[in-house]
Amino acid sequence: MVDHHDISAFHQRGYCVVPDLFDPVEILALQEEVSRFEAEGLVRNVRTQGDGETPDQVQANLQLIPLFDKSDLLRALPFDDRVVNIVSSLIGDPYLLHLDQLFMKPAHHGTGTSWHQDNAYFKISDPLRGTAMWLAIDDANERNGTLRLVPGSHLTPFEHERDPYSNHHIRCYPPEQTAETIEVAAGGAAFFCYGTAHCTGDNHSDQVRTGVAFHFLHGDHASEDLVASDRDRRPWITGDSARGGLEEYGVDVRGQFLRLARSA
Ligand SMILES: O=C(O)CCC(=O)C(=O)O
Repeated sequence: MVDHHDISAFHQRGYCVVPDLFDPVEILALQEEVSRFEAEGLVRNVRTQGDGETPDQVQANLQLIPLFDKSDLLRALPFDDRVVNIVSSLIGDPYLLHLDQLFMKPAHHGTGTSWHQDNAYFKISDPLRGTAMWLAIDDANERNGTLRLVPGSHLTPFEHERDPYSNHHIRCYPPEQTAETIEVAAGGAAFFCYGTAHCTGDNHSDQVRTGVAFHFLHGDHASEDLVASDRDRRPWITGDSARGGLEEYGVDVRGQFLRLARSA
């Protein structure tokens, strides 16, 4: 699913984009899961009024972390062969699933996530050995605040400070004038390494815009101090220890994504 141009873009620019990774039936199943999360009140507004604490009553940057314990479909997604092959090609084996989360921007008052490098949180010594897979659940475009990335920024670790408009994020100030806007139709995904500076914008459209992000980490950098307090299960996806999540989830989820998506 990725060719040598994609792999070289990932190494040199810090990211590559894979359109149509999932088909319309699969995307519909994912959209239904997202609607269920919303209906069950699981998503939380992390947007604050500028002091990093007081919840914003108008603008909304909705998040849900983690996902594996809320949806069998999303739990199985990072084990799907298409994803596994791409991530193996980009960061090498063995690797594990580090994090999973959802970002939802409601119509009109959805807001973006400020510029940051994931490696400002994780600080692995080679930022190309970890990657995010940001999957568009809805068509993501400039108007609804899609992802923006700064090519080549993985080579420069920027200073980060607390983002006053979020209750937990940090932010940096990369050279925005060189940023690229990544428009990706539902079912497509951007893969960007832990060093790539990225942000998302406000949603000015009249439709919700949701993306889910999975983070994958090469075994050489998967130290125990990188275990997030809200995501303490890190199943190996490839390598000798890979069991399809059997130890972490009590069930081997390999091959389940297709079955669950088709039967939704
Ligand atoms: O989708 C978003 O709004 C934010 C994505 C993001 O910042 C991330 O994946 O780290």
